[in-house]
Amino acid sequence: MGKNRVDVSAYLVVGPENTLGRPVRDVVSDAVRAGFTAVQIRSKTASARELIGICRESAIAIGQLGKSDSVSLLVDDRLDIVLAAREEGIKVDGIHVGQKDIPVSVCRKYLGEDAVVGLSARTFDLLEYARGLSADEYGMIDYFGAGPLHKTQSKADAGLDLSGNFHTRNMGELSELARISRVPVVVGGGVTVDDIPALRSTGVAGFFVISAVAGAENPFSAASALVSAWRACGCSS
Ligand code: TZP
Ligand code: MG
Repeated sequence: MGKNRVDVSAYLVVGPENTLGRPVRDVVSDAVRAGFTAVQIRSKTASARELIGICRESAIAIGQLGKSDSVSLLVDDRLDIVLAAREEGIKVDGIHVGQKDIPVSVCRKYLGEDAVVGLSARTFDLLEYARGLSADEYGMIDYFGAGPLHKTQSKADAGLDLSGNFHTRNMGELSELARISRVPVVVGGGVTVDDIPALRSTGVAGFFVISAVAGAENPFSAASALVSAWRACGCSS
């Protein structure tokens, strides 16, 4: 079973293409100051050197807020970037991969037992997939990303199945996923503050967003509103 070393309750995904020209580190800093608990650096356009630089600046920003031990800094897809950043002494805590990316077993092998390894759950048969994973497979991951809750421009193919049909998640499915998954589940895809009460009531461990924070006019206020909504739900955890 995953070791639950990561708090995915308020999870920012961000890259230079999402910030309306603002430095990624500033958006990361705003989100973490507002109470976000995990950050994933994700870019489909940045070069390796740029990504390493963003990791460095983001790790410094998190460190300046005194949150290096509580807020996880992860990288989407790029095992090479995590390894290179670590080689340069940058505190990157792990990786998030999808179903078509480097296998989690390989990530775990290269990053070690203490790294955080997150996996996007399969979209089209989510519940069967979560039920069918073996204990060994669960043992290699720390959380599931699931979605999309809504159609989103940030990831045009999110929710497309093998036949090109589009699926979004409903709250019933998410409640069932939260119940059967052996690792925490974090949900994203078009999430806004209005979705938080219903999402929270499903029992999932958290939400992830790109646009609601990185695309906001004021990322700090937007992040604060999301965190308050999550905390305000009246649930016990
Ligand atoms: N994976 C599934 S949806 C998504 C990712 C990375 C994008 C979420 O971005 P936004 O802007 O919060 O919809
Ligand atoms: Mg991927």
